[in-house]
Amino acid sequence: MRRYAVQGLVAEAGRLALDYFGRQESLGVTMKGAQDWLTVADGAVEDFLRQRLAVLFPTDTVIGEEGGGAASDAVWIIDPIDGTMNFAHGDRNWCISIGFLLNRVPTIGIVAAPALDELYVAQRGQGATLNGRPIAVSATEDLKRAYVELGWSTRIPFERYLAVLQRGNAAGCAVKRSGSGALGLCHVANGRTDAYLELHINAWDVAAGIVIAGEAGASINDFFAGDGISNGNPIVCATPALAPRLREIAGIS
Ligand code: LIP
Repeated sequence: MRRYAVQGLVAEAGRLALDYFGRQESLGVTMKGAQDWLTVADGAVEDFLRQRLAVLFPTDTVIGEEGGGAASDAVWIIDPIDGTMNFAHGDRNWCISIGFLLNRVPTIGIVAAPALDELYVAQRGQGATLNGRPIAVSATEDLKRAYVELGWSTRIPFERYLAVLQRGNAAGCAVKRSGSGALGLCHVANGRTDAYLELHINAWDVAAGIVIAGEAGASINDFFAGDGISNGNPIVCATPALAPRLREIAGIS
């Protein structure tokens, strides 16, 4: 059973990542671009996961943030450290994200936040859990009570980000950014926030969170439409009552 085998694998990867996190002076931080952070932990965790997945599921393919890869009808999509900027600054808000698509359908999602002692797991049709306990989205229906995370990167012109922030604020939302898209989707799933929006995000950031938030009752746009798996797409993940209005605010159909 893929899900249970990979849960154990993610626990080992979490211990590896925590060991690096505890040695901030030896992270070998570099920049892939403006505000696009990389540490030696990103590569080490992805290499570890790739090696073990190849043994466990030799006919599956893997796509990873650092090593790339090819899609197939059975593909694992990995972000070895999501929230790398946080990781590099000693901020605990980072995670390991592994999603699995079977015949192009998001089927398994596992997000481990070892510095927060949190493990999110979901499988299509079987619900979502945090540390083994069922989770569900909030019941928020009023934008003037909505707590929304708006992801940001230099992949999108700042003016477009600012326009969404202004429309959201004008509609009454409280808006934040935490720096990990994968955890942002998990926080919608357990009701800590009411929505996660981002004008462009990559498949490795969201492949797991889409399953987790979807199984927890969130409304999510069809992120994998078109070439989302290879080039990314926008994402709107929200409580069902807020989703239509937040899609308008984000300008995402
Ligand atoms: C992060 C994404 C997040 C985005 C950050 C960054 P990384 O991924 O998960 O959604 O807003 O700018 O891209 O680089 O930490 O793996």
